[in-house]
Amino acid sequence: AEDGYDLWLRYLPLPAAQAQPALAQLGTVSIPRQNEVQRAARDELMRGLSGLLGQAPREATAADAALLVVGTPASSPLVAQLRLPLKGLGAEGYLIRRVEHEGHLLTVVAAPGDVGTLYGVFHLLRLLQTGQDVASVDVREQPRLKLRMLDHWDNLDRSVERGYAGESIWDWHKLPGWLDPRYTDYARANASLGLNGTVLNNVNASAQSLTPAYLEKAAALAGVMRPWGIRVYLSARFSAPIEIGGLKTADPLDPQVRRWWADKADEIYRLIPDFGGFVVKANSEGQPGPQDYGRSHADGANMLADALQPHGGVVMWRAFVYSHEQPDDRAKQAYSEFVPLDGKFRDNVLLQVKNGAIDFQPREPFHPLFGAMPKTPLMMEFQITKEYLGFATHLVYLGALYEETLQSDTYRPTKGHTVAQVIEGQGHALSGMAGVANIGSDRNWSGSIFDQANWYAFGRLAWNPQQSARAIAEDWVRMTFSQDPAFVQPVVRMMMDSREAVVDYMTPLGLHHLMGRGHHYGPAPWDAGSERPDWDPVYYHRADHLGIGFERGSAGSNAVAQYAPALAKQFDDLSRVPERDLLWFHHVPWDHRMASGRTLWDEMVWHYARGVDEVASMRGTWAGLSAYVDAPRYQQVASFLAIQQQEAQWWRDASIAYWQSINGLPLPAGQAAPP
Ligand code: GCW
Repeated sequence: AEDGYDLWLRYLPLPAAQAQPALAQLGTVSIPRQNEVQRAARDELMRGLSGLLGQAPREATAADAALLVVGTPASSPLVAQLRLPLKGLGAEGYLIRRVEHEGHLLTVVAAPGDVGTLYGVFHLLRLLQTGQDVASVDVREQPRLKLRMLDHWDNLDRSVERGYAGESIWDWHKLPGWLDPRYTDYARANASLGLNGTVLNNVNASAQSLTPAYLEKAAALAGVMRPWGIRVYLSARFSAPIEIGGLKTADPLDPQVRRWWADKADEIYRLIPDFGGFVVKANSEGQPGPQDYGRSHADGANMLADALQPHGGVVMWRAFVYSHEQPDDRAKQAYSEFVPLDGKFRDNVLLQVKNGAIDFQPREPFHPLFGAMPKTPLMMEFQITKEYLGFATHLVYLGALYEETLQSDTYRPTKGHTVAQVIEGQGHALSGMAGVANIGSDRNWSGSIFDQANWYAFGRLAWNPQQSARAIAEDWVRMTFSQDPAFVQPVVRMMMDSREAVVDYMTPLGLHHLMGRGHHYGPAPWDAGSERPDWDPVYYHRADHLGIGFERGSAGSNAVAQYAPALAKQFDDLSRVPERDLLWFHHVPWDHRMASGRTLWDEMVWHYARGVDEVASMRGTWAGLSAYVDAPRYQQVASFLAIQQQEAQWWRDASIAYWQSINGLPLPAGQAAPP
């Protein structure tokens, strides 16, 4: 437990004052175990209650002796008898409440389907873990999104693209014969958040993952995931018909190619009857795709959709496309390519769109595609792994980033329509959210303890994108560390402030993509001259002796015009564009006057300094909390914060020195020169 392996599912004994009434209320349970989903729920409930209450609950032999009753109308005669309002909860929803039955009070976790009871069990355990009073519990929940996915950028050799937590947890070599128990713990953790899908392999996909040998391995993993309500998906390489099918082409309109994919789908479903479908990265960063044959993204997606459709599978087609042969503005390309295709995709296709138009930066305005394709279900793609945010050593709580995007107003079709509402479906049958996983085979799963919070927050928001990042952080802190308010409050505050800190010390005021080329770690705003100009930081900041920033207003690339008219106007207007996005949208003179009264240059320096100060204060906060945390976890966090502080200074000093080499401006009065 002290190595972080148990994540937020520690189930340590509750304080007696909480455990005793809980034991009196929940100490005898009735829960079915006729099938594997029911057994998963039952085992988790027993494990959780045993830990939290300090003793194993009794299992009622006759259901009417039970205090806690879990089940569906089909699995539990008592639940059926109670006539609960389960209508409308769907296959994954549940309710938890106290009901009177034959003169005594029962606690009931009931759902229309078995997976709902599993989620209900995790919810009940969470209430206990976070110190809530369950005496008058009354919960009614169902997910607001259908597909709640982790995308693993895991390669078949167990390397993980943009992974900072060790090698892949999928031990392909030993599959299908050996099922590492860790797979079950992975599934439990995901199910505890309501995640219901996992894409096993990298979107930069190897066609090998679709060969019979690898499909058998995937089928074995699907068998581990199934009891936990999780379906397995694969990234499909568009040129697989050539590479493993012996065809001369992968043209999506070629009948042989179409036949090949249909046969491949049949083969997959014979092995994995509940296979979820494909994720596809096509015609992006050198990956093959339909455009290689003069066909559109819709032609490509629809061909795969047709192959999966008879089996109920879906295609998640990624909108992350850009090419350096387009001289214009990389931020505009996805919108330009996809908006004309709105309405042209099959019903079982979702378009998977990154939160911003460039690439998982510390801050980006929301992607203009959200709201711009009303006839197509758009899924959110967030990155959980911190490719551009300091890998696993910088403490950055991404709940704040996710919430900021989800709560952004798209003004489409009208003011007040947020990104969260767009992805909730707009009346489409499908909806979803995908997170690029930060999981590896490190004992603590995510490379650091606080990176577990990002997995956690992503999962909770995928269930309900309207939730508050702060409330989620608080649950995580209580479940992961301690319920003591003297610990919870400062740590939640530190997490909530950590995101603005990283923006401040890396890329304040709308700057972006200034990280070292290739690895994306550390400052390199000076990088230039690579084979792809759109991978060079200088392409993004465009600093010269007069000013800095990428002009995306009407005087420049006019990317602002991809937003709803009201928003486009606001972003285009130097006096109304939010300052936090200033240099994203505009090239601005160094002496531009900011709201604070400072010049842009002085304001930039102020932000760099504030970012470093914030990390220093996070370090100070943590230093005062050692009494609440076991030594191994305390120490690792403390050491990582020290690294982060050093590197925040590195970012500040390197950035300021570089900007000075261009603008020749002195540091504002009172600001110490970098060493
Ligand atoms: O963020 C960038 C990464 C690539 C990644 C790509 C993508 C999987 O640097 O490593 O490739 O995005 O999202 O496809």
